[in-house]
Amino acid sequence: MDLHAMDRYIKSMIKEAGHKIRNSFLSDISIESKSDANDLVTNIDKEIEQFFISNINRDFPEHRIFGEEGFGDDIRDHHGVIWLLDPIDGTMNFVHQKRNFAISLGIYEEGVGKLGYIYDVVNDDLYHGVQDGGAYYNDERLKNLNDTSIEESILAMNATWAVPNRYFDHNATLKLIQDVRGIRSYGSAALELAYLASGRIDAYISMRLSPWDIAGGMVIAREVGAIATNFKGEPGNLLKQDTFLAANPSIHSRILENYIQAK
Ligand code: 2AM
Ligand code: CA
Ligand code: CA
Ligand code: CA
Repeated sequence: MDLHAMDRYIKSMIKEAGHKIRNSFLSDISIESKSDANDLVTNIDKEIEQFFISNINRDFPEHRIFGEEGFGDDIRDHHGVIWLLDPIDGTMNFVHQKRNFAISLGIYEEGVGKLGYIYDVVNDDLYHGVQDGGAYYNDERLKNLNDTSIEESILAMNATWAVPNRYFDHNATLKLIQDVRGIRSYGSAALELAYLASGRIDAYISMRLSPWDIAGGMVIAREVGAIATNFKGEPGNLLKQDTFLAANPSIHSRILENYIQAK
């Protein structure tokens, strides 16, 4: 793969998709529920996924696509080149807030992350990473993450930690909240990974994410030294849903060991 040529192609496709999404604010959007009443999908999620797929199929017919809305391929292995796509990450924010959502895209070859993109559509902010080529916020190179401590960290997580669950002992959760400097909840896993990579937060934790939520962000975060694993400390296989912790390397293992029950 010529990563530079691919990068130019992908950036132009992502910007065009962003333009379509911003235009959609001018017309009526149809909203449906998926697995439960709060798990939303719109016609725009579907149209944007189909836009990417028709371009990729035309220009890279041998590549496969793993997309949230299911218009791509049935992916069960890592062979060849796979595009992991979430056309809108943060659909609830898209519907309710018209901001705080992103296009998330990762390109993997034989299971190795080559290119990653997170596009904050409303702010026109593009984060991207190239394997061994660094991570970027727009065209500014992101610095390697500096060491930090739990006490000086801002941690992003959604509010499901407050509901009894199998991963957090309630007292350990309260201790984590007390120990860190602050908690944030943005509602888009992709943006949360972009914020980790750009040093605005120090860790992001989620009990259940899908491959397309994190594929792009993992390439970007890896390039600045962040560590991403599931709650067992394993790298995760990007084929199915899993638990997820991405963090500054100086606090990743401390969060896993001191606050999370691996299951
Ligand atoms: P989505 O908006 O693309 O569905 C919300 O905290 C984050 O979790 C978003 O990145 C959201 O992605 C993701 N997520 C993963 N699985 C989800 C589910 N079943 N319901 C809602 N959000 C989910
Ligand atoms: Ca969704
Ligand atoms: Ca998502
Ligand atoms: Ca989505």
